[in-house]
Amino acid sequence: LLNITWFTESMGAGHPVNIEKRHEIQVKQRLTACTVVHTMGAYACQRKTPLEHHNTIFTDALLLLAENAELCANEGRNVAFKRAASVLKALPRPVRQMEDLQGLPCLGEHSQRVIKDILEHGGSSEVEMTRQSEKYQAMKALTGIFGVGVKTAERWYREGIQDLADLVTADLKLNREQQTGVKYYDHLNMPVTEAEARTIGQIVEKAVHALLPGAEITLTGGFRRGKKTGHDVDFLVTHPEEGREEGLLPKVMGWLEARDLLLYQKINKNSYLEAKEWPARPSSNMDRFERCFSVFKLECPWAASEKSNQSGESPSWKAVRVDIVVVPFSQLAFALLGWTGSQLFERDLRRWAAQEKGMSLNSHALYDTKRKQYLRASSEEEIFAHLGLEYIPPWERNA
Ligand code: DCT
Ligand code: MG
Repeated sequence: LLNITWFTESMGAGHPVNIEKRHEIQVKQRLTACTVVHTMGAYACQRKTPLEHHNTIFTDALLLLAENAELCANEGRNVAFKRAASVLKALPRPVRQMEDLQGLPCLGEHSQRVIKDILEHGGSSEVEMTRQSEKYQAMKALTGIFGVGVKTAERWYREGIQDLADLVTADLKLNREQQTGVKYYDHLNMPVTEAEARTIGQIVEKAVHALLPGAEITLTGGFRRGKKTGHDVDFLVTHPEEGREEGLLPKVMGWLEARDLLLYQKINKNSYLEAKEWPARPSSNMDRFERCFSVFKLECPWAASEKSNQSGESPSWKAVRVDIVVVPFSQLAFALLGWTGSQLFERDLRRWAAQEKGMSLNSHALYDTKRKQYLRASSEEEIFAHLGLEYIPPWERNA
């Protein structure tokens, strides 16, 4: 576009332009307009990815194939489709022809075939076949149960269990988490709204402040990126005087329990000890904060009354998945960055750090493996600067 402007202006009105020259300009204009060659970083953390974008018809298709790959425990394929979708999310305009993809990273042959199918036929037969397939539907239904991962779902599927009804009939031995998942299946599969997330935030804040005045609570995960709904609500809790947060979580959960606000809780202890971490890095990307997986019983004034509940209609409350993570203040910026997501954005931040900078990043710290030292940060901006990346605000991390 810049080129077009330059040509037209340099040949400004009043200039005697001969026919040949005019033709040359027109050809150059057409070439410039058609070949938009993109320059886009291959890492999701190098680009701004808004929540709303122009290519949902393609990204929905690619993400379904990614989900199916995940359900088949095919990590490589899962990430490849997710990366392709993520690149299209970052485009400033809709893809209208295959040429629009020129110069874009992460678009493998398979993803391009899917995009081509959609451009030519309005849809992808592979995506439709996958969507209709018995295994995809069964695995989606079974992993949709809180506490059920791909491995368990796969085992059950091989035993002929395809949905919640089959599972209940089979009368298998379920752990406490899975029992909760079965009991509140409908609720937990309903999206959590932003209003519900904020209400839960107020409850958590009340509990935390009753037990530790001065503690700070931050809503993270998808809601911090501006999502209007989510599958759960994620909170970080810290205190500016490091050490004061120790032992807080069991007390908070007890406070909530005593007020009949919980349907399930499981606390994992903090197992992070900096001195023991690097260079013997943790093998998993899971962080080791003190953390509680819980299911809240959220009173919904807008839902049916208690009376209708007794008559067997929907209850006046909703079961909502909530994660509460307690963070030592000196690790807060790293935890915030790690817990805001998206999942792919986080993955690429860690990959960028390792492959391009010789650094190791997780939700606790950033370590420079060449200089053998920790790089401290008290804000997300400082971490981006350490990594040599332009700062990207949470609402543009929807990769
Ligand atoms: N996370 C990560 N790697 C994972 C899973 C999660 O880095 N494998 C981080 C990024 C997001 C954050 O943890 C919270 O996880 P989720 O709640 O699963 O993600 P979300 O973006 O909040 O999605 P949703 O809106 O569905 O809750
Ligand atoms: Mg979440």
